[in-house]
Order: sequence, then structure tokens, then C-alpha cells
Amino acid sequence: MQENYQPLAIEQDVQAIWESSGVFNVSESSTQEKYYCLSMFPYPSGKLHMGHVRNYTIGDVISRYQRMLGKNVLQPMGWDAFGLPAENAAMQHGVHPADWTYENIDYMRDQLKRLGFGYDWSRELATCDPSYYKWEQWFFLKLLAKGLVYKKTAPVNWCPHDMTVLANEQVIDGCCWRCDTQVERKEIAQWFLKITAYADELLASLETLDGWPEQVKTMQANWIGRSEGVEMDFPVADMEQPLRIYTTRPDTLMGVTYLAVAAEHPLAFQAAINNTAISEFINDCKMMETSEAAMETMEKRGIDSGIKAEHPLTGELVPVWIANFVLMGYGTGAVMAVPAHDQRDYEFATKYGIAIKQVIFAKNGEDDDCSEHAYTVKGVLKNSADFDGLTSELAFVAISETLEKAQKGLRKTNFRLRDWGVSRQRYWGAPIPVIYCEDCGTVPVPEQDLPVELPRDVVLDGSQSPLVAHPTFSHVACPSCGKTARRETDTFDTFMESSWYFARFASSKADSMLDESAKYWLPVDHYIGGIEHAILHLLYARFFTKLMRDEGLLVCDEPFKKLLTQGMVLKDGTKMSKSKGNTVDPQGLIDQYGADTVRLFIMFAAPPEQSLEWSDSGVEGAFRFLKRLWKQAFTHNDAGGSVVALDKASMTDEQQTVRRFVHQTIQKVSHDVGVRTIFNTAIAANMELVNTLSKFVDDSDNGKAIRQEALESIVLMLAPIVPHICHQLWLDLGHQQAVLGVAWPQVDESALEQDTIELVIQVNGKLRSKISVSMTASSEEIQAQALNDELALRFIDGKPIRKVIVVPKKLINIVV
Ligand code: ANZ
Ligand code: ZN
Repeated sequence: MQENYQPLAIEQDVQAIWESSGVFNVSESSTQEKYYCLSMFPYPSGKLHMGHVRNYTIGDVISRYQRMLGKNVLQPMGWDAFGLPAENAAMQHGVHPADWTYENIDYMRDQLKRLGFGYDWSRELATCDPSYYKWEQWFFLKLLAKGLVYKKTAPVNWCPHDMTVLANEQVIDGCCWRCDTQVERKEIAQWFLKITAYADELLASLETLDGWPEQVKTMQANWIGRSEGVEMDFPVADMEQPLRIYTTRPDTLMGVTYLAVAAEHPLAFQAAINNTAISEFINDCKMMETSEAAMETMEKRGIDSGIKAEHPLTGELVPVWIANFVLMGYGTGAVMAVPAHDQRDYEFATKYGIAIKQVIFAKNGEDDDCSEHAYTVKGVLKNSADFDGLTSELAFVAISETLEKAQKGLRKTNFRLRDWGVSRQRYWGAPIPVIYCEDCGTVPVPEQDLPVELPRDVVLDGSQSPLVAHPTFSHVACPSCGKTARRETDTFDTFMESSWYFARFASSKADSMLDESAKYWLPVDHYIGGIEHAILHLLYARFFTKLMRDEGLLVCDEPFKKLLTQGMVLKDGTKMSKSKGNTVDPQGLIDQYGADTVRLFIMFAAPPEQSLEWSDSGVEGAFRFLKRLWKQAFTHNDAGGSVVALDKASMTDEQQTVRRFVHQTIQKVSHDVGVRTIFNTAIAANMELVNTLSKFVDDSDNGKAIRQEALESIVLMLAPIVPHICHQLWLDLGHQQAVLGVAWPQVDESALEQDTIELVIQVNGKLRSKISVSMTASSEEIQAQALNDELALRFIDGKPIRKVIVVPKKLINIVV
């Protein structure tokens, strides 16, 4: 055994062994229980950052631990390779997006290998590879045939100067990132996936996800946003159609003082005829952002349409306003406004001098004043005619039933979730496989013509997508009539690729989208990634899983059984990021200390779900610990190692204590790693054990045997975290078999047993001493022993003993 720890040499050798033996390549033919552990695949941006290192280290530790439990563990890796940065790089450096992407992949793959992650590289995939996106196109056409895909117009960011569509990231303060021209909204036809058809199931099956953080489930539920309410009609004089609104608070119906419609509502257009003020207002609204987040903070503005509508219960006339806070895409694009009980309506009414009528009052005398702001909680009705005295909950039912009977309203469940727009007017993405023919209309590309490959011979100059003018896109034979037609030039949202990659890993070589192997491996048992994906990526992946299930490709309802959202990596208290210029390049540390030190530091610095504060001294500390462990093993070996088996019957007290500590550590670490998925405390426990061993000076046969057992246990417990050094130490401790094939250490229950127990001695209720008594000692024996204790005797000070109280297994109180 080498005297000094030389990480770089060890790591290179061990990695070469793993690579040549293909130990991490797994198949479905195993009789062991399967375990699919997946870390979110990276975007190949250039090189790994610390967040990647953290994500992939956590995943690798879990995978290796599960392997030691005897499971058939799949841990794959691949590349989320389409996206805007490649196009930007192409324009800045004149390199083709594909070349840029594949070069980055090559570099980052080497980095991952250098970190010693146990991936099944035979399943590697890059989403920009036609053999991958071919199946995405195939699946899109299946969904199209099923009616789960449709086309409709939707707004995009449009730069009138460059004549091009901009991604949201390319709009900076409302202007084009290249030419600074004010960006406009433009309506163009785009493809949508009908995720709303699965809204109910996406919400309901969140409840089955026991292994997900509550916070993530709540975020998903809010995003889906199921609400129960009433759609009701307000008749408008001189108009055929009544104005239909959606409300979740029909109990407030008698407090309505105006109605409000979105600027794109037909009624707004009607009012704009011959009214320039209204048409100008509508035009102003068009320029503004309509994201819901922006809606919340934006100044509320509106204009009276001049139109009056009839209240469905009282018949009173209420004014209809056009307002920028009403979204056309939600509910009916029109609301009944109740300023007394809705804060938005309140602010709007105050601004425009509209009446405020309170109809809900607190149940038990609490403050229900609404002269400063809206009173939004539920309560008891007043000023509401027949409904006075009802609680909000009862009024909800009573008022909706009244409306339903009069055929003026209907109870309705609404979802905030919108269908998923998947068209992107970008080059570096998967082409959407449809053809437009003047005679035949929209024609799906026939299956045998897939994939529709993205042409390589293009020049990106920042104006419109080069696909528009590309000959293979502008001229193609219509699959149904043969006439010259053109291809769709939009490409898929890159979220499409990341919505099913986990399934493709399981069937990576299938000559179909998925094969039977996907049914074997899925669901993913443990998924690890950033909280930034808590909503969209996870929701789309869940949606795709249900789509694939309904297509017969999978048998599970949910893709990820257990979800671990890792915390951020911070430096000086703020997020480590390129834009803040506070990054630490993992490569430098790997070169200096080796992969094991980096892995150990990352896992030791914080529990996986909490943020991790970077610390150079922490890295140093991790390195020192590995050197100390190495030295312990070396010294033990140098003294001849262990030759005689442990004789349990003849252990001294100290030997028993050390051995007990070894097994207590195994017990604690197994719980931390296996049950709590917390590693820092598990590492700390091993550090303590190493310290204990360094104080254990005993070169008897039993002493050596116990030290051997302790070192072996430490190596096994640390093997998932620092696999290279543990591989070497395991061999140096005298084993032939690689540590990778060895099982997780077992607790020897008999080692935990204590034949003595420590009891506290009190004199007159004050803690004065401690004694060690036999576990089987009787109360009398314990009393006798306590009354003989030197320290206790000193405090008794010769006084007569009035009483001795023995609390079994805890204390003895001597009263004098
Ligand atoms: C009257 C009312 C009184 C409301 C009250 C709330 C409180 P959720 O839960 O998200 O479904 N609303 C309906 N359609 C809208 C649209 N297109 N744009 C903006 N707001 C809209 O919210 C439903 C509530 O949001 C509805 O209930 C409506 O305001 C508003 F004390 O109606 B409510
Ligand atoms: Zn045709």
C-alpha cells in the first residue's frame, strides 16, 4: 500500500477499470429489484458549473447506495441539446449551433467521467440527434390524430425592425436585444398541446406522490388552479347575446356595482365603433404584456364602455367597463366586479369613482370594515334580499341554484392551466412535422418520412429563421396530392424533448419511441434536480407520461416516484452565477484535490435540499479528512493488519466500547442515508469514528481485528460518496473483490448490547456523580453501589441517610 494518498493517480486507474468493465451498464434481465435514479440532464452550455456538480454528486451517491443494497440500478446521462444559447453562440462566434453543441457535449462528458459518476453511458442521448427527435415528431403526429394537438393564433414578441419573432429572453425592457426597437405583440398561428384535457388528472394524482416535497405539489396545484364557480349571464339591451361572466364568489352577487371585460372582448370592439377614446384604449392595452404576474402589479386602468347590463336577480342596470386587469384567456374574459369584496375591483372602483356596496359581514363581530380596502374573507350576507343571513358557503349554493332554475347561470369548474403552445420560430429545435398544401391544407408528414431533419446548411443572421427560405422547407411534394407545398418552419419548444427523455433512456436503442424496457424501468424511483423546474418541466413530464400511457407505451401514471429538489450553491451568501461573477470552476478543484475531495465537500457542506455555502477551507478540510483516513489504513496495514479473527468472548471493556461505536455508527449512517436522504450527518459520524480509532491504541489480536472491522465499515459507508479512494482502500484492506460489488454493512445487534448502564447519582436532588452498574443489577445492589461511590460519599458528608430513591435505568437520589 502507498504511504501517501495520491488521488489523481488512484482516480485515473479506478475510472479506467469502471470504463473497461462496463460495470454501470445495466439490463432488464436482472432478477434483482430495479432502481432507476435520474438527475436532470444538463443543457450543454460549455462546461459544468457547481450546481451541476452538486446535482450529479447527489444522484450518484444515491445510485451507488442503492446498488449496495443489491438493486439493479439504472443511472443514465444525456444532453438537453436544443435551445437558444446555441443560436446566440453561432451568431457571436460564427460557429454552427450543432458544432458548438457537440463540442460542449464532448467537453462536459469528460468532466462527468472525471468526477467518477457511475452512468450507463451506453444509453447516452442528445436531444438534437435526429434519432431522438424522430420519435418526438412521431408522437406529435399520434396526438394530432387523436385530437390532442391543434392550431390557433397566439401572440408572440415581434421586432418590426428585424422582422423577426423574439423569444422572451430576447426582449429586454420591452425592446429588441439586437436593435433596441420597441417590441410589439403579433398574433400568429401556432401549435398547441391539449394539456387542459388532463387538468383534472394532473391535479388529482398529485395526491399519489408521497415522495414529493409538499412545496412542489402546492406549486403544481396552484399552477393548475382548479376553481369552482358559476358562469352567469347579464342581459344587455339591444344585443342578442347576454354578457357572460365567471365568478368564484356568487355569494357576493348582490354587491356587484359594475362589470368589466377584457380589451379583446367582442363587447369592447362593439363599444369601440365610432368611439375613438375606446379604440385608443384598446390599442394601448394591446401593446402591454399580459402575463398574469405582470397583471398583479400593473396599474389598473379602464374606460366606461357606455353599455349597461341587467343584473340577473334585481334587474338593475350596471355599467360595463373595459379594463386591463381582465384576461381574455381566462373564464369568459368578463367579470362581475364587487369592489367591497375584491381588492382589484376595489382599487379600480376607487380610482374611477364607482359605487362600493358591502354585502358580506364578519360572522363573529370581527373587523369587516371595507372603507380602506376590500373585505375579502367569507362571512354572512346582508343587503342581499332573500339571501340575508346565509353564510357565504350556503349562499354559494342558494344563489347558484336560483340562477340555474332561472336559466341564467350554471355551476362550472375552471382551470387556470392553459394549453401548451409548442411552436417556436427558431432554427435550433426539432422541426414540427407537418406540410401545408394549397389544395389539401395541413398534411401530417407520413410516418415513413420521419424524421423531418433539421438542415445543417444554414446561416444564422438574427433575422427570420433560416428554415423559411431553406429549399427543403420552402419546396416539398405534398404527401397527399404531390403538388409543391411547404413545410412548417416552426420548431418545438425545447420542453418537449425534456418531457420524455427519462423514458427514452430506458429504451434507448429501441427502433420505436419506447419498447418493453420502458415498462420495466419506469417510473423513475428517484429524480434529482433544481427547484426552478418545480412547475413547467415537471408538469410537462407528468403530462407526457399520461399521454404515453394512454398510447400504450407505458404502464405507470406518474414519471417520478420520489423527487429531491437540491438547494442552490451560494458564494458569500448569494447564488453562484456567471452574471454575478462569483463562480468557482469545479475543474480547478478536481485538478488540485481530485474528484473525491470535491464530492465529499459537496455532500458534507449541507443537506441536499438546503443551500450550500461555498467555502475554500471546507474543501481543504475534506481533503485533510481523506488523508487522515488513508493514514489510518496505512498504519494499520503497516503493523501487519489483522490476521486473527475477533474473539468476541474475550473482549476488554474498551474493545467492546469501540466495537459498539462502530455498529452504532453503521446504524446511524444507514438511517441518515437510507431513510432521511441526508448525507452530511452520515459523513460527520464517519469522521467521529475515524477520530475514535486514532485514539484506540491496542495492538492485541482483538484490537487489530476490531480496527480492521471499523476501517472496512468506514470504507463501505463512504464508498457511495468517495468511490475512488474507497475502491483502493478496500483492496488494501486485503480484499480481492472490488468494493463496488460489496453489500452495505450490517449492524451486529449483539455489538450494540450493553451489559452495563450509566446511572446518575443525586444527593438531595442535585447531580453529584455517575456510576456504571450491571444491566441485571437489582435495586438493592444499585443502592449499595451508590452508597459506596466516593463522590457521593463526599456530598453525604457523614449525615444520616433518610431515604434512597432508585429510578430504574436513570438515577438514584440520596436524601440526607
Ligand atoms: C366576483 C368576485 C367577488 C370575485 C369577489 C372574486 C372575489 P380563480 O379563483 O382564479 O378562478 N375573474 C374571472 N375571470 C377573470 C378574468 N378573465 N380576468 C381576471 N379576473 C377574472 O378566480 C376567479 C375570480 O377571478 C372570479 O371571481 C373573478 O372575480 C375573477 F369578492 O367574481 B370574482
Ligand atoms: Zn396537397
